[in-house]
Amino acid sequence: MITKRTQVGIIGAGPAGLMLGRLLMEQGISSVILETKTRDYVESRIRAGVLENGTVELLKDAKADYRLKKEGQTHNGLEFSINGQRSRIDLNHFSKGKSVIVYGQTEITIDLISTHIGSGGEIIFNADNVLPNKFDTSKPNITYQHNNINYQLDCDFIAGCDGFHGVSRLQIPIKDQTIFERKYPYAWLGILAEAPPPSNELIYATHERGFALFSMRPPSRSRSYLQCSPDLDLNKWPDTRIWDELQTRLGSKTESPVCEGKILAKGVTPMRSFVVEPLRYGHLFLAGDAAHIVPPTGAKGLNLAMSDIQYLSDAFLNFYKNNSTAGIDNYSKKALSRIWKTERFSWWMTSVLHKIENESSFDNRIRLTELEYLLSSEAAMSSLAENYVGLPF
Ligand code: RFL
Ligand code: PHB
Repeated sequence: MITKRTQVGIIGAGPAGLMLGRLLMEQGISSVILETKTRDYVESRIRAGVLENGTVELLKDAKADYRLKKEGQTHNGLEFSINGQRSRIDLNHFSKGKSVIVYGQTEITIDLISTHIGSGGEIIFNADNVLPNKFDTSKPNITYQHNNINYQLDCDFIAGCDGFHGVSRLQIPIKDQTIFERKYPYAWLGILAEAPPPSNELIYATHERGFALFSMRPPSRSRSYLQCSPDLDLNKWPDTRIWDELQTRLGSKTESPVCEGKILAKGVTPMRSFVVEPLRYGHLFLAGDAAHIVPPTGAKGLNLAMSDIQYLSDAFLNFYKNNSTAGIDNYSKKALSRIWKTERFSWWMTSVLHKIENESSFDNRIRLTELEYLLSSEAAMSSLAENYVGLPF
């Protein structure tokens, strides 16, 4: 067994773990990031695409915004399509000058990894059997194997940034966790295609046949999603069927039809809302998807991971620079307050835009009326815009 030492041991090299490592390093705090997958795998995962201003600011602090500045697209508005009828919400107007940036999570991951390694940061990919230990004491450690050698990483704190299926949350005794969960009876079939999107802004569409979303990956690709059954068989969805369904849900009489092109990736994402409380157990801190999941309809998963990391890195900074435990003591409460507001918004966007099987005529009318109200009320549009561009970090 080889023993190593760092100040903060980070489990997981997704956006949360990478951002934490970067911010700590910029403040002179050491960390080691342990990741179970290969670098290639991590750098090719396709996920979120819409960034709030707080996320963009953090990428700047992490010195990982050099490509984002050139390639990110500013979006000042978004569209809703209700049974083929399209309306725009001016995010900029209704959020007092704010906007969102469209730039893929894949690119963010690539940029964070290259900046971190380029500045001498340590990320161990392909780490096996990663396990946080003794975090109920002030001398925790993480054990792992790499290239068949056993290691023990001693640290002051452990950050569990290992996503929903990670190991960190599972090590906290069940009796000390409170779990809040909702599963939705639908999923998203997502595609990335070599084809321009139907509009230069995102379109959230609801239709008698279900939800669809038209997004993009700058400079030239479209990223689109269809509400589907969680057990959808991808073999029964050849490309032509996907394109036809996207066109139908956007509306056949629409001003800008769906452009077809080569489909580069296809996948099915289940939908769930999930929160564990608290986010701290002794010297182990959970952040990002390890602690909470939102359904992707509000484009919040990645952004929420980033606000957790801002609070957590500030807390560690306060500990190391000011010898104060106030930040780490308050981390869970502070992060959960923003998490629950974002859970609410993501649940609302999801519920109002998706059609459930056997939806009653009453529920259908209420849902459509909610959308009609949204698109005709300045107060409702302001509320949507405030949440969509992101509540303050
Ligand atoms: P991540 O990105 O899941 O990263 C966790 C990392 O931990 C590693 N890991 C381990 N490492 C060491 N030891 C272990 N035992 C480990 N177990 C796991 C994993 O390999 C991984 O590298 O979590 P993080 O950093 O908290 O970031 C959160 C975001 O990735 C996430 O919220 C969003 O991507 C959610 N999400 C989406 N959000 C959106 O806002 N819009 C989207 O369109 C969108 N699409 C998605 C998504 C999440 C998906 N998942 C989780 C399956 C599509 C998918 C498919
Ligand atoms: C995406 O571009 O992948 C995306 C955009 C908005 C969402 C979800 C996903 O709400």
